[in-house]
Amino acid sequence: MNQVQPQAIHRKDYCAPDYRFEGIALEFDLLPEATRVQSKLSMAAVNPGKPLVLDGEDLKLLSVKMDGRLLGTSEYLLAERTLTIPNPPARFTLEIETEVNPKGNTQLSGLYQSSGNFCTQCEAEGFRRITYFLDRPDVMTVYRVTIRADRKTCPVLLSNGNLVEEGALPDGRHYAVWHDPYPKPCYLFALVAGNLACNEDIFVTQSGRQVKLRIFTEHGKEGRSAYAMDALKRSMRWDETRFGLEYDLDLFNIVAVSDFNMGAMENKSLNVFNDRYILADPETATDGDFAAIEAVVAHEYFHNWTGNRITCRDWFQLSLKEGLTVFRDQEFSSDMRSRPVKRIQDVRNLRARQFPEDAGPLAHPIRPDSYIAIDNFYTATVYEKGSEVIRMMHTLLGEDGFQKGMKLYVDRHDGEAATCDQFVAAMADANGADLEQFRLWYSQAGTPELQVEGHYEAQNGEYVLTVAQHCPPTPGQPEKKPMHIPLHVGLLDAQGQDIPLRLDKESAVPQRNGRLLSLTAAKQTFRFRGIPEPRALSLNRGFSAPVNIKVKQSGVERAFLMAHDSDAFARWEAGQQYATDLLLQRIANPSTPFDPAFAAAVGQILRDDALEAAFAAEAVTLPSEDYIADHMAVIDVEAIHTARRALRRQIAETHRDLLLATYDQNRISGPYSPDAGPAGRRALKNAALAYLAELAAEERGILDRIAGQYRDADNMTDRMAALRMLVDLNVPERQAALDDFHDRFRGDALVLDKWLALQAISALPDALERVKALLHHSAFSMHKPNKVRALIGSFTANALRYHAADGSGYAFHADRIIELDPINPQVAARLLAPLGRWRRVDPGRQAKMKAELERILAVPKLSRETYEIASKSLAG
Ligand code: B3K
Ligand code: ZN
Repeated sequence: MNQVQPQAIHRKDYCAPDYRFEGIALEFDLLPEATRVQSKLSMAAVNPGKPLVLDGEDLKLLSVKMDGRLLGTSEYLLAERTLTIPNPPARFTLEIETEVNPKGNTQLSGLYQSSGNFCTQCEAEGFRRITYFLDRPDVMTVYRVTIRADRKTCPVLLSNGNLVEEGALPDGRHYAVWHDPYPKPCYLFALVAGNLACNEDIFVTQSGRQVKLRIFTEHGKEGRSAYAMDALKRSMRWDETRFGLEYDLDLFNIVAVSDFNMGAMENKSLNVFNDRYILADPETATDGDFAAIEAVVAHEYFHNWTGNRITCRDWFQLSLKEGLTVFRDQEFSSDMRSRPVKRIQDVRNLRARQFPEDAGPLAHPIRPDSYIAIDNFYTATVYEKGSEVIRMMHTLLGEDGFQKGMKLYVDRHDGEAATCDQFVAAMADANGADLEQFRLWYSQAGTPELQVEGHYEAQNGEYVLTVAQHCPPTPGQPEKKPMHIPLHVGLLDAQGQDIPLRLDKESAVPQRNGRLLSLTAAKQTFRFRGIPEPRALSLNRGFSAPVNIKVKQSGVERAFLMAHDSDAFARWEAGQQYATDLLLQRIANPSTPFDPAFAAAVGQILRDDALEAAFAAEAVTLPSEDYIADHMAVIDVEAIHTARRALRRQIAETHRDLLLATYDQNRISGPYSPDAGPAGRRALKNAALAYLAELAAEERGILDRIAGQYRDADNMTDRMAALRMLVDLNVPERQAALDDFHDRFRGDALVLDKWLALQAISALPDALERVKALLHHSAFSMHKPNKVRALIGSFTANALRYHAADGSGYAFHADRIIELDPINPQVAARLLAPLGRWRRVDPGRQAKMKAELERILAVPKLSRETYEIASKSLAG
């Protein structure tokens, strides 16, 4: 165990700051190993007489001056993580000089170097690694930033806001002065200095202001930022038309860097991006990459209002900006692409990443009550479940009501640091709505479970629907209250048409596409009147609430919904649940044959020309191995893999010719376009080929097709899809293609990440050996988060091999965490979560996983980040 256990911070302890900043002037003298930072603060006490306690971390303090007078060391208190001035006057200026080492900053938080360029990452608590400051989001002030650097290595000097001055200095150096007129918290501060290429464009806002847009990349890569630029312009227009929100400065800069802890960062007017979310062209990026770029560019841009103009009072409110901004980027992508397909993909992602979090030892409400390291709370719960909570308010209030609420929220809180409660209050007040019970979504963790029973009473023509809700216990929350859950349901008649649903006491004309029920009690019964005999019950249409549903439905009913439900999401969902039932039965009893009606329903989807290709691709894709695992009391990775492969094989055998035809019909000739239409056709074509790959071992022609697609592809989507199939096949073509891929893209770090990841997720038994060997490959580096995620992160997601019975996967994982923690604790902690799933496996594996967690906890000087995840994973 750690000698001193890191302390938790609690939401209930929030106190407003004792000091206000009336401006900050920062001066940077950039040198790779010894950068000087001067910070001049105009301070005013809110509560005079209180000590001023500034945050700081890994800083070399050079001097402190108050009102121009140098302070002696007895006039302040320097501790490991704070600088305290015991008794300052009510108003004063403070000048602090510190030195930092950007080149040695492997944590990539604060000021660091990436490929020789200087850049910053301050959210959540990186600013304190640059200078002493009140590093908390409710301290907002106006920044003036002077950057001095070598002109040759750093021709580009950027910070937030407007460039107000620039010029030459002696010794080959130069300077730039930036001023940001909008008060902001320090986590939104940014600085970039380096030798960068630039792609420039103009956007004219709805009120006619010209905004200069620039995307900076490494030299030679500027051509690959065209799609990101296009996505940025579309985001800016969309925010004006859908939300009435216009950009507020004359300049918007994006810088792409290759060393970055997460996806991107919304610093005011100077977004810094992981280059994987900027750089794309058909040869090197997949359709999925293009879609992700569009979403992340939009997300960061949307933060300008939801995050920057209105920020968070404290980090417990993180979902205020993240949940809302994810909702906004999801809506943007839905408006740009296919709404149902986007919804399906978002739900898949929620189930893959957030539901396990909610069901495990790290479960927390979207507004957490405590944390040790806030960087551990940039989670799928805060982001994706946070977005679902916003979406439920949108569903309850409708688009107009929601936009009224948004307007009131902006009117009330523009320029402020706000809370989740204030957001909900704005939504409620603008609509005269009662959202009191709804607020429980902010405080209760766990995925609610709905037990649903429906039956038809022929004698009085009524359909009776009973819904019981229950939220499983989570750490620190043994009991939950019933929540306000919007549940969209439908009933289908024998022709597959929606039956109008009228509740017992209602006389109004019922809605046509089912209806939205408001669940508020532990158990409720709804009686629909005047109902002809229904064929199928459609539940949680559009995934109106992030819940798990337990309902007895026959395969016949599910196949009927797959074929007819008017709600595309529910149609997809019926197939997923049908397949899940079959797979769980097969796992429980391996001699159970699969009901051929499922394969028949898949065939019907493949034959239905009226369906959007992207939807069909989603509808024929089986639930993931992890999703099946989430439905088992004790996970058996081999049984899951075997059963799922068997079902895939049955589908492939049943529909061999249809799959071949689907493949051929969805080939696209002509130039590549990343748009949703052609991307959907590629997805369907590749889904068909992936089924056929089940037959590749005995059918030479299929293997040739896969190898041929790999070889002849004119875009990365098709090339990767074929390679993905090959890495699971034990054939000579596999290694040949992997070698070819490596040689073809040897100079391209982002593409080699794909190569690393594919080998790490291979189902073949040698996956771990390969991963171990790849640790020594030049394409890998423990100092580069993208590489770590590609190789090690992907391996931990390879359930079949990660959970090897001998514990080799767990030991490898823990070794890497221990190696990475001193280099980059944020990334190490994030990578650790899979070990926390130990409760879900058999006792033998449990013991091995726990032993690895204990081994990690025994490491001296473990970071707070890794300590928090490891200790909670063991205890939870
Ligand atoms: N706000 C940043 C995330 C910062 C993560 C800090 N560990 C990116 C985003 O959500 O847009
Ligand atoms: Zn965000």
